[in-house]
Amino acid sequence: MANTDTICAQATPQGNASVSIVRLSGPQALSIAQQLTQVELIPRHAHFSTLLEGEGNTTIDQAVVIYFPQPHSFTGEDVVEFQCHGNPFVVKNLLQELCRYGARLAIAGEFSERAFLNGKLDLSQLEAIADLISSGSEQAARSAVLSMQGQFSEQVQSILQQLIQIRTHIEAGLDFVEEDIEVEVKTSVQAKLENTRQEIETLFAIAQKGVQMQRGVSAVLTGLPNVGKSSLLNALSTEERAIVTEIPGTTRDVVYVDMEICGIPMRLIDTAGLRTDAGIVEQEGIERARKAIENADLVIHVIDSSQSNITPAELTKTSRRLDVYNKADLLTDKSALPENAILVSAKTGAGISRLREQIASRLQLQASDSQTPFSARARHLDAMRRALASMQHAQQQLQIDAPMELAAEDLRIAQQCLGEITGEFTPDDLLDYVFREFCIGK
Ligand SMILES: Nc1nc2c(ncn2[C@@H]2O[C@H](COP(=O)(O)OP(=O)(O)OP(=O)(O)O)[C@@H](O)[C@H]2O)c(=O)[nH]1
Ligand SMILES: [Mg+2]
Repeated sequence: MANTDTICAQATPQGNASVSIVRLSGPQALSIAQQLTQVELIPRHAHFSTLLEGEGNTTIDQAVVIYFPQPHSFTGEDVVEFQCHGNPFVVKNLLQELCRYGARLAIAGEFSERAFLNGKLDLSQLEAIADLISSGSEQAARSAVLSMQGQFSEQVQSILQQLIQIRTHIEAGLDFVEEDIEVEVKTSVQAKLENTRQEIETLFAIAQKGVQMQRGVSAVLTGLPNVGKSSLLNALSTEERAIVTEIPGTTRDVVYVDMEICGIPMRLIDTAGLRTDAGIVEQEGIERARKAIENADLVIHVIDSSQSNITPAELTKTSRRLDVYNKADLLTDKSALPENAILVSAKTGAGISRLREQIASRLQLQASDSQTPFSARARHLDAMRRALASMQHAQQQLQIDAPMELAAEDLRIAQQCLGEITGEFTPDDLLDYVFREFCIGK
């Protein structure tokens, strides 16, 4: 699809800075830039130039101007980048002038959309650039770089190739009338199908980790009043964030700290102690705690190890629960504790670093050097889930000796689902959905 409009936008953040970059992309980019600078722009050369306004009497700014001729640019079109001084008025004047010469302001994600339509990068790579920009941790940034470089796409492509091969194999088999050849084809198709299905499952697991890495994880501290939840929040985050007193029912609202665990962003949430005889404000706090528990990836159930009541409240009975015995410094007899109990003291700091490891382990966040997950998005997981369902359906069809064409059709659907990840088979509304989430200038 050819774009006839030339678009412009500020690529750097709004506000005052030493430098701001304005990007211009489209068929008129070069001629507009030449008029504005009155310089013969040489491809990929940095020109220090005066940007002239109107009839050439006023100077907008002095800037470094670089021209990237198509197709060797981010969008695949002619692109000119203006590195001007980082002042909002300079940028506004420059954009105004570019529009006066015939460009228009870009909408959100329009540069990336053009890069996609011109085949510069596939959809998941462009999403990875957006994820890289918004990465909230070092690991998240590293994983986004991997996807941007195409690690994720390559694996999707390899699975797509396998699916095409299996379909070809089935279709070739359909032409044979002899029964023994048909049986042979079926056996080999079944083996290949299982192989490919397992590959999708492995890819799914890595991508799921990648999604977690991008959006971060959440852990909520719950338990009876006064067991030391707020003290643990402060100890784990090494910030004096939550109020700690000896009065049961101190925390009434949901308090959280954003921290990092194993290089992954984690929101640690403190809640009101769970009890039934709470006053009206505390009751509201307990209701909020209930919601936080529902949504958290991990529920850290805090127990006062020096007290006899160590049964978890009804609310915290979830498989996402990690029991933590606090106030180890007050404990004299450990015999009542379960074996391998996690024993800490928020007061002295004993056991806190081990607790951090336990949290990471339960959230399956341990970094392994061999496999930094690439970044991925929920929509990729959804596409893979649908592909897996189709693969399983194909396997069932073969098992019940249904005509091979039916399995081939399931594989075609699986192929289409996976193709949505890279954008190979992507309806226009999905493209709109993906790109309009990006920011302007990207
Ligand atoms: N000795 C000892 N005291 C602790 C420890 N952790 C917390 N405390 C004390 O226990 C009391 C309650 O601590 P908080 O952190 O406010 O407990 P909480 O679970 O947040 O309580 P609510 O917000 O009321 O539900 C405070 O007096 C803390 O100083 C610990 O490990 N050892
Ligand atoms: Mg508290």
